[in-house]
Amino acid sequence: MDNLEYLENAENISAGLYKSAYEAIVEFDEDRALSVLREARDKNADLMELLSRGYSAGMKELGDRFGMGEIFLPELMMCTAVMQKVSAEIDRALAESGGAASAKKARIVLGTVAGDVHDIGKGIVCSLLRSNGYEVYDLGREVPARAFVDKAEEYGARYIGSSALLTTTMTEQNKIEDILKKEGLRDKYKTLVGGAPVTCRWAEKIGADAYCEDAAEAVALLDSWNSAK
Ligand code: B1M
Repeated sequence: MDNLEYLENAENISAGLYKSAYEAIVEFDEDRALSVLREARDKNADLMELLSRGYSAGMKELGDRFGMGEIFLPELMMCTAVMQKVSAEIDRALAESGGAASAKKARIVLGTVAGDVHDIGKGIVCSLLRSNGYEVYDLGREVPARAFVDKAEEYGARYIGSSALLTTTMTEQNKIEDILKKEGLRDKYKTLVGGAPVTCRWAEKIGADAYCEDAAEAVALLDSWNSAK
């Protein structure tokens, strides 16, 4: 097999896996979702790519259908249950890959903001940061702005990360910035914000240091901050 053939073959395998992962989520099929993951591991496929181009794409599709009134909350809960199983497995796989045990680069507190229960994406960011050598304090979900700052102080973290999935809860990220400014702590921390409705513009508007679109970007960003310190 020449190089091009090899690449095409690899791409076909990945495309097939992404499609199966997507369908497993859209069909709330836990067995299929987990068997795709096993197959991906056997084929040494990139699990983060599988997550974003397969499983998460399925979640987004269901979110859109929910937004259009084609499906309802119970269906969203069903796909959440499948996605949580998949995330836990990927979490384990990332930890096994060895990164989690290596020397810690820096500490970060991370959570989903107050009033917001969406924690799947935040969990993925936590896992990938951990597997890339960061000491992550996962504050959970529905975390008040005050707690982000208090816990960062308590744990001696250098970074504060907040996730918001609702347009109505994004403003909580602003509150974190306000507390930091009011208490003279703004220069002590670097803040990053993420979540589906969050944008670069929003980060700039509230004075956060950065916006990250996904977990891989969060790792790259922290690595760049860390190497510049
Ligand atoms: Co909700 N929900 N939901 N929901 N839900 C959305 C967000 C929505 C867009 C669906 C829709 O209407 N189309 C909509 C929000 C509309 C809006 O505000 N504009 C919505 C709504 C309305 C609601 C309720 C209000 C519904 C209701 O009760 N009537 C309710 C709110 C409850 C609350 O929070 N108070 C609700 C409830 C739920 C469930 C409980 C059923 C469930 C959440 C379960 C859970 O998380 N434990 C749920 C789900 C599953 C979704 C969708 C379908 C999927 C979210 C998800 O997990 N995506 C979502 C639709 C959508 O997002 N398109 C939707 C997969 C995940 C991997 O992606 O979270 O984006 P994501 O994370 C990514 C990146 O964003 C980024 O990296 C992650 C990995 O790559 N990222 C960061 C995230 N955080 C980051 C932080 C960083 C860096 C990167 O640094 C700090």
